[in-house]
Amino acid sequence: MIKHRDVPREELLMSGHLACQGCGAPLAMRHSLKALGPDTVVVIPACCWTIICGMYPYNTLKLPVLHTAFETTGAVAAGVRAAMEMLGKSHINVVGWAGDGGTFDIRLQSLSGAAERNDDIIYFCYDNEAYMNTGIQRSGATPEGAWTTTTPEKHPKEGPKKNIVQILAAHKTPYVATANVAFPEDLIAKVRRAAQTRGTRFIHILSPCPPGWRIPSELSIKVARLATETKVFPLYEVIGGEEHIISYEPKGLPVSEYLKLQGRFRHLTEEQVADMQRFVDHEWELLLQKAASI
Ligand SMILES: Cc1ncc(C[n+]2csc(CCOP(=O)(O)OP(=O)(O)O)c2C)c(N)n1
Ligand SMILES: [Mg+2]
Repeated sequence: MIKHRDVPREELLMSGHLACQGCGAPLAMRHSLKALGPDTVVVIPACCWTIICGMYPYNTLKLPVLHTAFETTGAVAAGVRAAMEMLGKSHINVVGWAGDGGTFDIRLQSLSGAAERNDDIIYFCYDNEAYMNTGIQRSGATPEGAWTTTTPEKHPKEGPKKNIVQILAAHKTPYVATANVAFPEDLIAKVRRAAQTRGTRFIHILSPCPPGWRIPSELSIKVARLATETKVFPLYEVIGGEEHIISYEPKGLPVSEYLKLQGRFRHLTEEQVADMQRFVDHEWELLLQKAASI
């Protein structure tokens, strides 16, 4: 965690971007770029950020951006890195910046390939827990029980959210971390640490989506903060696929505090909420064991 006064002032995300009110995705980018600085190239596949960035010739980032096909972020970022090496520009940060649907599902192969080759890239997944850009379809990152347009209230999402962090850790990725737009100092500290590491780095950022989560835009950060304070989305790092470090001690509020603010969980019964609490407690215990085993 860094101090608020140490947050860099330079803005690499300009005003006039095209995100919805209360969207977490521009905040995730803004804070991450404060840590990375201007010597950065960003690869963006099809996702909300394609729109947020602006239509060519406009670009809300003060950086070179390469828009690419949905499945290819890992491979394209690896190619950009190879080009930078050939040009003698190895100091440039090569960033893949992608949503959860692509990352967890359709693009997992190119990400896994990059991680297995240990390509020298930083892959960010801003996770709004569904395919939001195309109209709120469930993804492998959608939590169990959530409403989406493809998992209506009568048939909510079945099965738990895919554990992408552990999938990346299983590749022995040098640096993997979770972060949350409601904890910017923690996020910036992690991106700095990632920038100082070589090889594949993966940062998974929880990023609320007011229309998709059925929340008022002004509650966006509050809801994101509750995700961590209820242990639904713990903040931690995994070094070299093994060393687990919990970077923030959550208050341990009841999961219901997080769920009750969101229309996407409105249909859940008390029993289902209790099941969710048990699941969250179990996952937290597993994480504590991993963090203690070092
Ligand atoms: C191969 C392919 N399949 C589907 C699409 C349509 N598509 C564009 S954006 C998108 C949603 C992406 O969801 P996610 O990665 O979670 O990012 P978000 O929109 O939520 O920011 C989809 C399905 C596409 N462009 N290419
Ligand atoms: Mg998404």
